[in-house]
Amino acid sequence: MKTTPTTFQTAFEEDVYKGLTSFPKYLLSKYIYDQKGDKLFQQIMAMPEYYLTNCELNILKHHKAAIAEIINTKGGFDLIELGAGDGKKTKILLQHLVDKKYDFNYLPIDISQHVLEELENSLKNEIPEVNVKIQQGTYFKTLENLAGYSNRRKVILFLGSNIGNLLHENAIEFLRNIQHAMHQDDKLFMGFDQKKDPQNILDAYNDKTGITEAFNKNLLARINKELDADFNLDNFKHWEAYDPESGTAKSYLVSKAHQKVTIKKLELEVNFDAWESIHTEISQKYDDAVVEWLAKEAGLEIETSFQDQENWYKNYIFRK
Ligand code: AVJ
Repeated sequence: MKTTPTTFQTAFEEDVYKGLTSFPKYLLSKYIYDQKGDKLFQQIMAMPEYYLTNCELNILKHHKAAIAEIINTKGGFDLIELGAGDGKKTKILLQHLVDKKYDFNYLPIDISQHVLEELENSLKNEIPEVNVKIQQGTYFKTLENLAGYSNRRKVILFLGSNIGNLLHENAIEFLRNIQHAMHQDDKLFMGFDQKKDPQNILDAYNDKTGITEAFNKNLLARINKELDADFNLDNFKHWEAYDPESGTAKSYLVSKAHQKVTIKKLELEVNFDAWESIHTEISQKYDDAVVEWLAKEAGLEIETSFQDQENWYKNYIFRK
């Protein structure tokens, strides 16, 4: 039995150990995304309840011309996307930039080479005019490199309200890192899911078909698979809570009974009381005041913003 964490082979091992020996228990949402998790997230984006994707798609369709005019510049620009995924939303903007014959390179950054190659291939078929240079790596290392090597104007894209997984202090640090990599006339284009009727938010993170439940429980499935553990997924309940005051949606896995779980690779036994929780994810919702505050703390300024008809979702353009 491991009493103190000694040596861990991976950050995953260490983070799982820390989270499940803490009180209250937690797991980090970034570990949801293995191959199965990626697939489940694709399914989430296609659900009618998960309004975020469609809202952002509509904003891009509606405002692509105005957006393109703001980000375009004499001498061309590099369009750098953090975590591009399948690029479904970005392609709306790329097609418009191509139609208008704007001079730009598209540089999607992702940790997964596989995701990048798929994106590159689909672009070759769908919009072959785009000059794409895929960048495998972590966001900030790659951004730093690009800041050093290219003297073209940079436009950084971060879509999907992915920032919502971060507590405000971490979001500020994230924005500051981007700000450091930006030069005077560079732009940052980002999506922020907005505060709205709490019921719509709860529905988006607790669909009746159980896709989000499977997505959340994929953390346990992954620990079972990679760390040789014996979580019984049926013994946990997916639970979503939304606090309209803070705008924070929180996901949990709640133990339905007193139970013991063994994680062999960590030489760890984890005890759960009945109805004890594991906090797994936050999905922050925003309003203008909060986005302005985050931007100010990070040394950024809001240049303009675009919203959908209901104001459920908003894309902001920031400058230094
Ligand atoms: C990918 C972080 C934007 O929080 O809305 C979807 C992930 N979690 N359903 C979000 C997620 C549950 C998603 N982000």
